[in-house]
Amino acid sequence: MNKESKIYVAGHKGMVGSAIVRKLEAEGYTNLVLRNSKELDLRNQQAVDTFFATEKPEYVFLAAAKVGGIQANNTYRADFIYENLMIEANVIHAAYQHKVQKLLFLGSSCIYPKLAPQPLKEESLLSGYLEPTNQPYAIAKIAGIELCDAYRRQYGCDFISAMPTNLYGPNDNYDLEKSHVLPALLRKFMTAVENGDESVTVWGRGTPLREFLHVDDMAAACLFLMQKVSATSMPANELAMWNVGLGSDISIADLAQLIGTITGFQGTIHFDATKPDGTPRKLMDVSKLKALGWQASISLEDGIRQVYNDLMINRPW
Ligand code: GFB
Repeated sequence: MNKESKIYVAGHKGMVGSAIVRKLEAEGYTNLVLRNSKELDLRNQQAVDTFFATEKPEYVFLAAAKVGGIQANNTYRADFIYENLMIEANVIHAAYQHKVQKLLFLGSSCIYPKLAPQPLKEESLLSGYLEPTNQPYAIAKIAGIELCDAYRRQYGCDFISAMPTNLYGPNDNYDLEKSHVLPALLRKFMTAVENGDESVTVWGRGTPLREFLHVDDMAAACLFLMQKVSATSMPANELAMWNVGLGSDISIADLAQLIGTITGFQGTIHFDATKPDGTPRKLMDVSKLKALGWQASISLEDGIRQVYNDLMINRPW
């Protein structure tokens, strides 16, 4: 990939896609092709094919997806599987048909079995039952990994996958029902401080462990993989897939404490055990990526402070 290469970032309005665009622009890539969902509905095969035939991108970052937190995944189960399957199938097939040189597909740590050994290694894929709250989304993301692998093995396409842990950062979703835990807690604690509320309610028991990666680190890892690895030079039986994470996790209760401290909250934290906990732990084993020479650089506390400072200036809710 050189600075003039034509690069399509699918999902550039989302948290991950926008971070990839920021990173590409900062690195001097000048030929980006971008379409928002109104301009190009990635669920529409004909529209996707026409777009690829017209624009002929050389490189594709497939960051477009329907995403959400535990409750959104559990509630909109049909939308999560249908929309993600359609987006992946259409984009990956069009990338093959229109001879894209390289494609990077973004998955999720929820593709691993609920009770897989921790930290989660790439080889745990398809070794057990999934976490029920996000099974439809996880199956769609597993299908995306398999699409990349199948087009690589049948047609020699250089299609690779990256599996991010839970992400946060600029352009996150702060809807209290649909968002992930970190943005939800930032909003809840900031609102409580402003209103002088004495308590904040955190879903579940607070015991689940999660790993959180700043999306700028994720974008850096995506560029690194795009430049560094080639699926076509790997043995056919080796999956061209890399976990991307911070390498350490934190309980939801401790995350709430940390966000409480950062926001200056002095009241009490209540846990609502009627809400689902989800998978007990989801820590990525990042040694495969580390062996190539990449590791995360933004600590959780620094990352949250950065997001908090941005929210003090501009609040999306
Ligand atoms: O981030 P989250 O929604 O998703 O929830 P998952 C993580 C944990 O935080 C769960 C708890 O144990 C939640 O019960 N939690 C506490 C809260 N308070 C809140 C709150 O106010 N909002 C939310 N959302 N959670 C998602 C998957 O799983 O992670 C997706 O459903 C995807 O498929 C994504 O993989 C990265 O980590 O449980």
